[in-house]
Amino acid sequence: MIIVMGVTGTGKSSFLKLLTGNEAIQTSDSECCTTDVQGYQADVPLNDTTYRVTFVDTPGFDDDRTGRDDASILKDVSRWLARAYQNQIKVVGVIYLRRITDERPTGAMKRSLKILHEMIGKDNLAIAHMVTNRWEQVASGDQEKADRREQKLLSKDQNWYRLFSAYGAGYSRHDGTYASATYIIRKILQNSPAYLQIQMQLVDKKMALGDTPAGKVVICDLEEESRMVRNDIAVVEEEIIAEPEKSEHKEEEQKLRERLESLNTEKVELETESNESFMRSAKGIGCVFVCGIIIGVGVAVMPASVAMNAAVVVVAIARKPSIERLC
Ligand SMILES: Nc1nc2c(ncn2[C@@H]2O[C@H](COP(=O)(O)OP(=O)(O)OP(=O)(O)O)[C@@H](O)[C@H]2O)c(=O)[nH]1
Ligand SMILES: [Mg+2]
Repeated sequence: MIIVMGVTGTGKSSFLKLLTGNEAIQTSDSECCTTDVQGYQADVPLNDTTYRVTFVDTPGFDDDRTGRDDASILKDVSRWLARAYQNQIKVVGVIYLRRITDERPTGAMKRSLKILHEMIGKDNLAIAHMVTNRWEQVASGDQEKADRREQKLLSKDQNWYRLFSAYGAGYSRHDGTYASATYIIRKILQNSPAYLQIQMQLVDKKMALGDTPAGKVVICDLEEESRMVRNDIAVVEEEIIAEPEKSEHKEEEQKLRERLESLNTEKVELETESNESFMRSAKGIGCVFVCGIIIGVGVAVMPASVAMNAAVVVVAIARKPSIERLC
């Protein structure tokens, strides 16, 4: 299994559409496009063997809050990963997609790297792989600038190095072609498939998502933002006292209070989300979802010795679980 993550609009779904040839995959530059975690399969030839890889597309992290919030992305990806773990599907790669045309890292990029680092866990960070895309959009006069940006991205004082490269993670350029995409996947398929830290924490240790290190990163950000919103509310309250006739202060206060409430809801959801709670709530409606994964596993083990899923996470499967037991 290969999991693809990154901020919204970087081209995760486009990358998978190119790889899998699946025209049903939705892409868009006008709004946050992917709303649910989705798995797609593709056959990838490597050393005279064709590997069936499951690629996992994920909703993008977002600064503008027009799409999914970090907490709900983490929740959905975690559910998917917990399911994969229960089906003994390993992850062979986690792709972090980054546009080379983005001049500097945004808050969402920094947050997503920290979350990814904690999801994977220190022992397996070598399966992470940053891919920069949009090289074909770099004008010839800007090539040197883009090269410098790439060097900076990979340099030792940057988050990518500190959190991933220092532990053996890979890096590739993607030029937008099918050949480039499959070359990257073939590189990733050389990794040793592994389970992610968060999978074991949720399933074996039965931790609540909010207690996992990845969940704590998100909770920490939520608390920080809540503090800032409370400060803003205090300022607006003073403005209301000073200018009670101005309705815009009250409207602003209302918006801030709604934001505070939604931050609190996100936090509570993370604190109460666990694999067990999800399994309980999914009983009765989870059959289609779980069976979808089982079909993938079944196909993956069929070809010969190895089966894989590609996307941002690549996984090899050891055993075909029984549908009856899981449903
Ligand atoms: N030039 C160029 N455009 C790209 C590339 N990849 C994606 N795009 C465009 O970027 C826009 C966003 O692509 P998506 O694949 O939907 O991005 P995403 O990361 O899946 O976005 P979310 O689902 O919102 O997280 C689309 O208009 C794509 O056509 C690329 O490699 N080169
Ligand atoms: Mg998408």
